[in-house]
Amino acid sequence: MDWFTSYFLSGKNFEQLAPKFVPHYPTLISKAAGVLSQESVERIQRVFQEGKLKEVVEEIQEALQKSENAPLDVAVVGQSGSGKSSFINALLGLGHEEEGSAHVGVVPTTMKKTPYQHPKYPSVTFWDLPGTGTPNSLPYPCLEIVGDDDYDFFIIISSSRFSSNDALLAQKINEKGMNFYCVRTMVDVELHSEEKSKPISFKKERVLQQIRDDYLAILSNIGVSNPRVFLVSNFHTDKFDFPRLQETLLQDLPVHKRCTFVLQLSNLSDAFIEVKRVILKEKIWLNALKSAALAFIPFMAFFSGFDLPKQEKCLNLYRNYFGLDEPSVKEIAQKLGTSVQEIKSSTKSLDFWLFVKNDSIAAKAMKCAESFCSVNGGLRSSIFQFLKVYFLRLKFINTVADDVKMLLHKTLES
Ligand SMILES: Nc1nc2c(ncn2[C@@H]2O[C@H](COP(=O)(O)OP(=O)(O)OP(=O)(O)O)[C@@H](O)[C@H]2O)c(=O)[nH]1
Ligand SMILES: [Mg+2]
Repeated sequence: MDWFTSYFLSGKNFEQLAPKFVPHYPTLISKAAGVLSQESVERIQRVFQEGKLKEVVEEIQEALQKSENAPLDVAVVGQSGSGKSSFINALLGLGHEEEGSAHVGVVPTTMKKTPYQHPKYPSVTFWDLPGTGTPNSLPYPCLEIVGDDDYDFFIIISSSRFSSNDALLAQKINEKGMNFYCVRTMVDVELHSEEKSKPISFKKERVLQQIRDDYLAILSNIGVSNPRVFLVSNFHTDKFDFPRLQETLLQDLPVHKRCTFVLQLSNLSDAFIEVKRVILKEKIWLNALKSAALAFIPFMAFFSGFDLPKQEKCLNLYRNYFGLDEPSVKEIAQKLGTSVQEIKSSTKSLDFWLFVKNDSIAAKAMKCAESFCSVNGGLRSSIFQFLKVYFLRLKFINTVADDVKMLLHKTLES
């Protein structure tokens, strides 16, 4: 347990502790994401200082709730056939033929604005907008596409040179002061053609840089001050700029939307798995701090008890966040050409009872509880139960994250 919560739980001087909250918080979160906004962190420190523990609880509770239910709406726009629907499927982690995927085709396919909800996180919606540039496209695509809808950001997709329609879209979105990112799809095809046509002088990095520079020059010519350009292949989401695009989106989002975005990310790399691990650990920490504050508010329930079905549900939720739920395990087994049973025996997080039988968690909780309760004797048993849940949940997250990393490496190797 971190020293801040330990100090708090031991019932020592809150006023002395308060000024340490603002500098302590950033040490607990990843560089990419945290659940509390700067204002929230400062408010918590202030009410702490004033001894208003009920307000500390309320502030944390509100931040956690906001981060859990924040809607995220992303508009995907661009020329017809540029790969918009394929890009949405790549973000959703769905194959083109899977249920719930966006329709993809070799002829103009998306004719009207269509929302695609994330299969696991329904608050995340990708809006597939009709393509520009065909005889049947909208007469004033920019006005109608950019419209008045409240999107969190736009993604302008193109599969070849940045067109005048793309430039117009970029300009309109820019004028509205909204965030947008330019994504060049099908770089796999472009590289293949370049290599075929210039087998002697072909250099992958040089081709990619040329494309990037061309986009940056056009965007800066039309007055975009901080153009963000990403080169991707919708068939290889672990390659090119796809991971960097997701990292950038995450960092640009407002704090309360980051958690939603992180959890819906597929396990593309160790870095994403780590961001998920840290954000989930932060949520455990915030819940612990909230409970610690409750322990010192008269007549407030500090801890509702250690409940096995609740813990099992929690482990399943973490497995879901990390893509280790039953259907995903089946898919991984298929990819690796092995059986679900084989996957289960090579991982540690798929057997709840193994965690519960692990005596080291209870021993750790007991040791900690004894040291806290040297001051506050009355709470000994509930503090012990509370710490057991705290350490158990940390163990859940670390084990699931380690398992998923191991499986990711195996999949990449295969
Ligand atoms: N090789 C390759 N093919 C791609 C990529 N992205 C899309 N495609 C293919 O390009 C074609 C068009 O893709 P769609 O996703 O339907 O394009 P769209 O922009 O949604 O098209 P409309 O709905 O008609 O506007 C399909 O045959 C896709 O399989 C990519 O990154 N690489
Ligand atoms: Mg489409």
